[in-house]
Amino acid sequence: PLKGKAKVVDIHTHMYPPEYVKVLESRNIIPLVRKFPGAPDPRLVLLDAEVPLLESAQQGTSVLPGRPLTRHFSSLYQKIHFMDTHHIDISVVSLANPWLDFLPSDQAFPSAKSINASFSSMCAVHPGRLYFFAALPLTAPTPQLLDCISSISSLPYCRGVILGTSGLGSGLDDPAILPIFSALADADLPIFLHPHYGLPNSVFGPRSAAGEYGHVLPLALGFPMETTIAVARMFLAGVFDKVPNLRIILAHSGGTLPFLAGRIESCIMHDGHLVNGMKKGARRTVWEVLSTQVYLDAVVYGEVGLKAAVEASGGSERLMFGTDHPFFPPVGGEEGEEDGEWESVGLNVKAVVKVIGEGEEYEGVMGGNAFSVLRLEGE
Ligand code: 5CU
Repeated sequence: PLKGKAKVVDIHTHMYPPEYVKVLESRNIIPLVRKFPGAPDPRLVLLDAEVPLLESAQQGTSVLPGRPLTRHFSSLYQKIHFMDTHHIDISVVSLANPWLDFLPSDQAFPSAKSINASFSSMCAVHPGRLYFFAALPLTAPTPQLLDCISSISSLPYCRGVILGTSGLGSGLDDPAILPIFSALADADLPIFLHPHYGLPNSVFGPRSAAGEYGHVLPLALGFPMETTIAVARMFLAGVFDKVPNLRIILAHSGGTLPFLAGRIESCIMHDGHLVNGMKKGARRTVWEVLSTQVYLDAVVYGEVGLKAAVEASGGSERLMFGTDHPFFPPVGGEEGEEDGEWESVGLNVKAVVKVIGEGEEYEGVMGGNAFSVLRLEGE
């Protein structure tokens, strides 16, 4: 971020509080944390795409699965240090994937309470610098889920919720999740929608499974496609019409939604089954939903993608800067480099400058928009 400009807000920044890491350490299926001989940091293994490598590492091969679990994932000191290094004034932190999705029903509600309390306490240590998106106990019974929404809505630093695409188990177009969406909308809690599940491993092929391509295919393509499909399903199911005050912030600039919205629209227009079941003129287009109920982060790492995001949103007012910290650290192997500036942050800032310049719109994307969308107050 450019020094001396208006306040900078990072809306896409994660943490795993220590009690969450403890749960991961106790597990032997993903998500898990495991130590490997000779590796300085334990490994955080999250994704289905990492399971083949996890299995071969158990047989002693040298390519380790997942990513190093560094102090950046859990340390509040490190979060503030990262913010200071990158001139970020305010961060809206969230639990990273896969949130509480994997917990048995009876553990989800107490865990959500404790995780959200942890985030609340962290924010209270740095008032005005930290806010958070709460985690929801999606596997808990619906009354507990509604109870959780009601209690987070009174937490002073909570500004929304982070959600994956699995919903209550059948995705975000499941009619059973509508009461949850309505409760969130009525409590003025926007959803920060983030991918985790990606695409099936078979799509990426055996060379990816063997680790030859690192994390590139699941992260660069699986994540954005997952988000795109989830939102397209919500749209087709009429979720945005059924809950017109629902507000949703899409991670990674909406996956591929800005690029594919035209194709989605065309496929609807040319689908007799869909068109014949609708009242003429009653349908809102994907474009209309994108420019009224959807916000996008600006975590897309390139000018062309960001331009599409701005245009699909009907202007830059619906875009908000993010870093995805602590993911995508520098990997040069130099001592202490993670404490310096991260290239991944620079790529996103550069894209903003190239697409909208350094004037008022820049200040909006880098912070001003988040101030109004998320009702931030600052120091
Ligand atoms: O590197 C990764 O796998 C991830 C992840 O799991 N979640 C995320 O937000 N960014 C990158």
